[in-house]
Amino acid sequence: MFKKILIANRGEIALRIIRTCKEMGIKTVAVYSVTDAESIHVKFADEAVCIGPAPSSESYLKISNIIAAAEITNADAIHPGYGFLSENAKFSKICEEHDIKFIGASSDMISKMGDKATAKLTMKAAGVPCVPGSDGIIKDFAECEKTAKTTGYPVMLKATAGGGGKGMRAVMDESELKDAWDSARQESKAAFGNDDMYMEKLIQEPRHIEIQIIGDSKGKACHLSERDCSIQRRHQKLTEEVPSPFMTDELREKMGKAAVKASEFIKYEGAGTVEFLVDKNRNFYFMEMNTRIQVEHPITEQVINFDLIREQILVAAGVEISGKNYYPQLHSIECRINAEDPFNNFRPSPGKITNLHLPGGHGVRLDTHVYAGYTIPSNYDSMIAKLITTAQTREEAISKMKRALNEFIIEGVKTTIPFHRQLMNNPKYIEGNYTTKFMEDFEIESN
Ligand code: MV4
Repeated sequence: MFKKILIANRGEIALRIIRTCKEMGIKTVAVYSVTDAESIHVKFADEAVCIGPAPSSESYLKISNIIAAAEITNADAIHPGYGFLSENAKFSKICEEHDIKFIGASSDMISKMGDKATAKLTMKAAGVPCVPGSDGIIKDFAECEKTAKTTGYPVMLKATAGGGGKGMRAVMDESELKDAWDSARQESKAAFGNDDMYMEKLIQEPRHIEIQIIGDSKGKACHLSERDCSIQRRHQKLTEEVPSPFMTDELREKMGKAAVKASEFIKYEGAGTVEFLVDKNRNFYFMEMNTRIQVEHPITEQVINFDLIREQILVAAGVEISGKNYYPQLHSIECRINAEDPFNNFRPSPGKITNLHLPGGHGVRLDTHVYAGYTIPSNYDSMIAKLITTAQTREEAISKMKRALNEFIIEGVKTTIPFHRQLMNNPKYIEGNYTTKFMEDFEIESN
């Protein structure tokens, strides 16, 4: 087992990882930027190393500084958390070259899944259902026109380097194709330095349902059921839940099998997530694979009574899994609390927290790094807390969430708490009748 893990991240996830390391008797090293000197993750780790100034590019993304921090502290593994370097193939490779275990995917795996057209071809070869469309990259506009005709409109153009909706265009008919092709390529080139495109049939009003998997060093995998992440705004998730209100035992079995097949086909090692689009007839299609621990992992932990960070560390250390799958025993919901103003287009609201009261009580979990007097810097992601409620039923989990949201007081900055209060009272949400289009129709009422 590892003696010392360096956590190459900040905020709630750094704290989350430190907690599990402590429980496992593993020493921890925090890294931090100058603006994060007063952060909780710095105080709770056994050691801490400053790795640069506030901008991520000069600190949390600065590979040389992080490797140097691991070397001077003698860390034998690095946990990257989510975001930052968690899906950086180069970083994974450099860790390997320095004999530091990267608690995440191998460099090759990150590259293969990071290129969306390659990932899709790989999944198709594994026998995982994929959306009909082009066979990989489309070489020119002539081929684009031909593929759109054979696929049948409406279609979706997607950037192979994409993700988060960048370089993606829905095309309703032939008249829109040329503009979509040009603008999607331009956007992708500017964002990723790559303008390779592929095409799919457009799935109308899909749900985003993902399956959590774990693979071990022997190539064996299991699944830990789904998370419904359909409630998103501009490709940012706002809330997630398990079980999905749309799930059936039969669909879970099929999607779980497909995700395990995907994982075993590529001999995936570690915790991963296979994302699917699910249409109204409960057909499901591979969308993307995430080779990291995700923000929303706690809801899975709550319903199967399992510590996913601990499992990540164990499989990274070579421990084999049993291969049995896990099914939800409870219902869990997460609300992402961001320092954003929901009444002002979710505009970021960094600054000092002048007064704070945290919710608690039965069935309430709060993953956060904030405290009264803490200043939320403007340099990083605006998520400041994850409020998670767990109960026997969905109705009870919603009741607990409403109660916890009402107890939650954050003064000094604007937060998304008022949005979540309205969401928990929304009839469509309460019915569980929502798709990825939900937020397009949602109108926040001024308080
Ligand atoms: C799609 C789709 C409909 N049809 N693909 C959005 C992000 C990127 N990872 C894939 N996305 C989509 N791909 C086909 N063939 C609709 C979306 C989509 C979406 C997916 C999941 C969650 C929210 C979304 C919001 C808009 C569009």
